Amino acid sequence: MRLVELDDQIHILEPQADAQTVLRNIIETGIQEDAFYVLDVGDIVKKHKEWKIKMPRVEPFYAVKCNDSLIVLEVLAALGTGFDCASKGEINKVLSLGVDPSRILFANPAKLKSHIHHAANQGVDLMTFDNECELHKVKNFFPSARLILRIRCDSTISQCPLGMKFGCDPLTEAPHLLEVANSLGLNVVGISFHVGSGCQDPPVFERAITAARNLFDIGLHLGFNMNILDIGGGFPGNKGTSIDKIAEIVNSTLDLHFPPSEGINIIAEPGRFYAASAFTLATNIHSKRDSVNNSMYYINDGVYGSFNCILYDHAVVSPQPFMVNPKPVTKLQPASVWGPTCDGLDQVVDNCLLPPLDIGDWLIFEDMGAYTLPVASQFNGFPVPKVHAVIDEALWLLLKDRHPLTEEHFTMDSGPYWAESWNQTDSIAQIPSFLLNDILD
Ligand code: ORX
Repeated sequence: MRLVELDDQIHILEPQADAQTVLRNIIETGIQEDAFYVLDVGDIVKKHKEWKIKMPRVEPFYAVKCNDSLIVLEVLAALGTGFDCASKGEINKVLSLGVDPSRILFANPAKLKSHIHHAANQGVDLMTFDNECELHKVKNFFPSARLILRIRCDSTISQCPLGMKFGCDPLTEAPHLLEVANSLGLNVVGISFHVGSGCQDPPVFERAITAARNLFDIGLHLGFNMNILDIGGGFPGNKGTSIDKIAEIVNSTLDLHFPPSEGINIIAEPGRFYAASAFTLATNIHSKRDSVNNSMYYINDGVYGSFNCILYDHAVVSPQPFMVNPKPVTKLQPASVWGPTCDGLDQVVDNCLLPPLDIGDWLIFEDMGAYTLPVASQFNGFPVPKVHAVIDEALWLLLKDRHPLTEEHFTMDSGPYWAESWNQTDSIAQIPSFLLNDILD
């Protein structure tokens, strides 16, 4: 049996396989112990297609902070998206892929002066601001930058509100800031907003785009060449969610206030839309404590690792059991799931129903691509899970020569999951039905 090695290449899938088959097969080698991700590159491509179809006028600038895994960035660069970077580090990461600086938006309204200086040196000249101090900073360090004024317009419900920290008031502050920018001789080119991450209030986009239109007119009146509207992020990305309603409202409001004839560039900063559903995490149950009618399962990833999203992203995660030696499930019982560190805070699921599970069984978590990996630490010495990326053959043919992807990014070696001891017929009988759903449909 080969040793399981999760590497940095994208593995081309065998004809009948998909991301879930691979996940299952890695587990069934019987030698994988560490938690690991399967990254379904096809899911990212599918999202991009969906975006293009549903909001054809809006050019996505992927929010790198959401998941800065190299493969994600390379695939998106190959697909032709722009990038929203929050810092010098993110700018460097995107530039290192060979992405042109014109495809980068420095979308942090509160920037370090050295980072502004760096952006200037690198030719990244598009950036956001929302206050007067920032204007003076830009005046000093990058006076020719193209500036986008970020206004505040909050979703009534969102997973992570942002308005308390960023965005000026569109009525009381924004006109004044445009005047200050004008008096400083700066170059304002557009308006942006972020309604809140994980927006559950699609009509907020109508309110925000309408507010942006008013400020466009004020900017034009002041003599600015207003040519960019940036509708920010907030688009959901988990399996089973939809951007249909948001897209419908965005499209109709754009047609009303920013008709195509005006030639304004419409951009957005989606993060979780692209990244969330592409990553599935497999965690191993390494310990458990049973009491009457309740089990505590300890897995090898927790809130200091991937599940930081529970604390920082207000994520609610749901475990799906994968039994190594399946027995017929006759009952579900109350359970809690805990991370591997010695901290009592390190709880992944407070209360759920699971079949009785053994040490060595696995818990699978879907939709783990957004705001997980870039934040994860090795607290208590537990490694951050590695990522096993897969792509099907047709997509590989499509992407393999698209810059920055090259043949070297891919491997035909199907990797660890065709271990010699694997017996397909046996294992299919063991698979919970959720793993048989075709997620690429
Ligand atoms: O920084 C953060 O924690 C997260 N910021 C989201 C964000 C996005 C796009 N542009 C800017 C942002 O701040 C300027 C992406 O948003 P989304 O993923 O919703 O499309 C928000 C909170 C995450 N914990």
